[in-house]
This record gives sequence, C-alpha cells and structure tokens, in this order.
Amino acid sequence: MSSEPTQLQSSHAVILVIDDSPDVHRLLGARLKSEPIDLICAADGAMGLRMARELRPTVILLDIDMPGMDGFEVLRQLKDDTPTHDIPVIMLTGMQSPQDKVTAFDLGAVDYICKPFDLTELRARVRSAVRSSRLVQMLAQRAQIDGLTGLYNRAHFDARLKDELSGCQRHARSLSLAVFDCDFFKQINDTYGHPAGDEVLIGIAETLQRECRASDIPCRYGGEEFCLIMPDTPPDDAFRVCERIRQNLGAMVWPRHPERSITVSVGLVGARKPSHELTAAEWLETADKNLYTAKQTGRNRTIITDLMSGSTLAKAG
Ligand code: GH3
Ligand code: MG
Ligand code: MG
Repeated sequence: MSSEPTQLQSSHAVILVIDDSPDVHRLLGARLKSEPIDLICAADGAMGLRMARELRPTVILLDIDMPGMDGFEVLRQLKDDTPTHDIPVIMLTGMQSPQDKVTAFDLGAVDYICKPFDLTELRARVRSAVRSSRLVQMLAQRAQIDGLTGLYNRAHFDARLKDELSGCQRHARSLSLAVFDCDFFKQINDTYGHPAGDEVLIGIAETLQRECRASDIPCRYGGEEFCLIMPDTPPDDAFRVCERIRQNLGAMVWPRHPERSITVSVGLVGARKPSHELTAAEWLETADKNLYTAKQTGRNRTIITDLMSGSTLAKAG
C-alpha cells in the first residue's frame, strides 16, 4: 500500500492485453489508437499476471485460448490476488461456445469480445469497462477517507500501520506511531454545540497535516482521536513533531470560542529498528497506554516509549 498504483498518476487509462498472438497485439493497437488509452501487451499468462500486479492496469483484455496457462486460469489467479482482484477483465474469445462465456462470467469477467473484433463494439466495451473501473477505484478510495476531516479513516489506518511496520521491520528502518486525543472534548460539544466540536476536529486534522512530513500518515481513528504514523522517524524526532503539534494546537484561537483553548494528550511509541516480535496491535496498545498515562497525569502532554531502550518518558507543556 506504500506505493500508489500507476494508473492514479496518469489521466490515460492503461489497458493490458494478454494474448499469445502478436497479430492480436498489433490489431488492438491499431483499432484502439484513437482512444485516450495506453496499451501494453503480454504474450502469455505468466507475463500477464506479473504485469497486472506491477502496473495495476485500468482494464485487462484476456485471451481464453492460450498455450500453457489458459485465460480461465489467468482470470482465476487475477481474482484470487488482492492487488488485481478489482481490475475489470474482458475476455477475448475466438469461439462461439456459450459455455466459455458462462465460465468466464462465473470466474469474475465483466464482459467478452468475440474475434474477429467489430471495431465499434470493441471501443464501446473497452470504454464501458474503463468507466466502471474508475468508479470502483473512486469508491475504494472514498471508503478509506473520513468524511468530516478528509484524513484517512480507521480502516485505512489499520491496514497501513501493519504495512508500514512490516516494511520498517524488513529493512531495519525506524518507525514511530502517535495517538492524539482532544482533552475535555465533550465539554466543547456541550458548551458551544456540535458544529463547534466539528470545527475543532477539522482544526486538529489541518494542524496534523500541516505539521507533519509528506511521508507521514495522519488518520482520524474515530471520534476525537487521531493517529499519526511516522515512517523513517526515530522516537526522539517523532517526540519533537508531537510536541510541536501539541503546542501549536494549544496556542490556536478558535473563532467560535476565542476564550476557550484546545489541548491534546499524546501517546507515542517508536523504535530505531523495530523488532519482529511486536505486532501492529501491540504498537497501538503501547501508544494507547501512554495516552492513558498522559490523561491520568494532567493532560496536555506527550508520553513516549522508545522500544529499543524500553524507556518511558513524560514531557508536559
Ligand atoms: P478526555 O479529556 O478524557 O479525553 O475527555 P473527552 O471529553 O475528550 O472524552 P470523551 O470520550 O468523554 O468524549 C468524546 C466526545 O467526542 C463524545 C462524543 O460525543 C464526541 N464526538 C465523537 N465524534 C464526534 C464528531 O464527529 N463530532 C463532534 N462534534 N463530536 C464528536
Ligand atoms: Mg477519546
Ligand atoms: Mg478526549
């Protein structure tokens, strides 16, 4: 999840053709030349699967009848693999057998095109598959975004923390994780109303985004709790980031309640070289424990655990 799919960087749709016939590659290239697409070709199933995983094309055109691994087997593997599962696949079939079409649909193909290709039909079917692919992609992205603050939501956080932790463990790179919780937030809602509370949440999200690095991942965990994943950041650097965020928030004047400032408590955990022994859930648990200690010892402070030295340190504002 750390690298974004290629298609997000290009306005052109990327179409991957998997077909053993070079003539078909040439023919499709010529027929689809006028479309706003980039066409890439694979000559067999194994190469096609590799390219699909690496390039995440918008749509795949897949020949059924290929020597070695046939199109049905390729389709099965595409649908079994998370990175390629949602890519729409159009089957290319030379045969008129209804059973092949039924099998293809059962395995998860969205459409089929019969050879020899009818030009207008081919373009219409490719365009329609590109449209549905973009829709699925947009919905998948939205499902990971918090509606109020625009930050990543908890679903994204859970998957992303696991991902970043295993990457940092594998490459012996530092990692830190912070949990922020707004102090006495319920009082803001109760005293100034829910919209004022919402504005505070948006303000916290904006501060997190502004004060962290582009490679950091701020998320809304839920309610008035936020998480910040900081890859390649040792705990002492992460501590400085958290303190800067905490102090900036504490100094902000809020238009709806200029007389009432906002503070946050922070639980932080980090390691220069994350060990393979601790899971993402255990990292979060440690950060949460530190947050609890921050609340118990007066709020508006950061409590940090350095997993290498095993030390817990409290700093108050
Ligand atoms: P503490 O200092 O111990 O963290 O106290 P607190 O009042 O911040 O914590 P508590 O968990 O008691 O209250 C959290 C409140 O956050 C309760 C809930 O109604 C409110 N809340 C959760 N989500 C939203 C939201 O999206 N908008 C607003 N305005 N309030 C929310
Ligand atoms: Mg809370
Ligand atoms: Mg709170």
